[in-house]
Amino acid sequence: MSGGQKALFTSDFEQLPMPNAQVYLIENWIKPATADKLFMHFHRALAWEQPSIRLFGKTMKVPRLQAWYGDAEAGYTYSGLKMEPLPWEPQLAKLKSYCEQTCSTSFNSVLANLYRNGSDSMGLHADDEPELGRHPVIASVSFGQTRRFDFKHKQTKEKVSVDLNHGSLLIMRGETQDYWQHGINKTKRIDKARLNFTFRFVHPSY
Ligand SMILES: O=C(O)CCC(=O)C(=O)O
Ligand SMILES: [Mn+2]
Repeated sequence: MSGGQKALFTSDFEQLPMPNAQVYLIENWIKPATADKLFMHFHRALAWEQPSIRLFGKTMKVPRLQAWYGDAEAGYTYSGLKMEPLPWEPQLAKLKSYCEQTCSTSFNSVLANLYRNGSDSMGLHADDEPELGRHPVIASVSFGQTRRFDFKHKQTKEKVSVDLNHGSLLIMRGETQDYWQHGINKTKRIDKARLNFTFRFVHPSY
């Protein structure tokens, strides 16, 4: 992991030019050869499943596979779904600690997402659940197929998009979740998989 030792928020980090947000993108945060190995490992080794959520009174399967890992006290509610974390898988724990070094903060859980192809997606949302606290730091690591990550400002409806490449780290912090939603749209002609890991700190009192 090439950028693991860098201190966060130096001029090395490209901040995306967005109002009411602090979003940073670090391309090649993980070297391609290491990222290739981690992609294969996580794809094979994690406990991927396709849970159901209740949305607008209907029960439906999430349009991707996911898995939730974390400290035992980091239970979490996501779209009405109570998620109990699985215990840390060793490589995932290592990735967490690199994220912690780069972001100068601690994380106690990660939502892992597997987009099997361009038909898998994640709807626009903000990571603003109360258990994440005010102004959460979210560290998002991507592997595999590049997908477009879309932001939409909650008030002005301004849109900003960024490609999340193999081995990149996207950091969202400050008031980002108060003002912006984000998501991954379906896209045609993509048949390769992408893995994404969003590390968070869940306040255990919830
Ligand atoms: O796949 C991504 O890049 C987005 C994941 C995300 O927003 C989430 O897990 O909350
Ligand atoms: Mn999110």
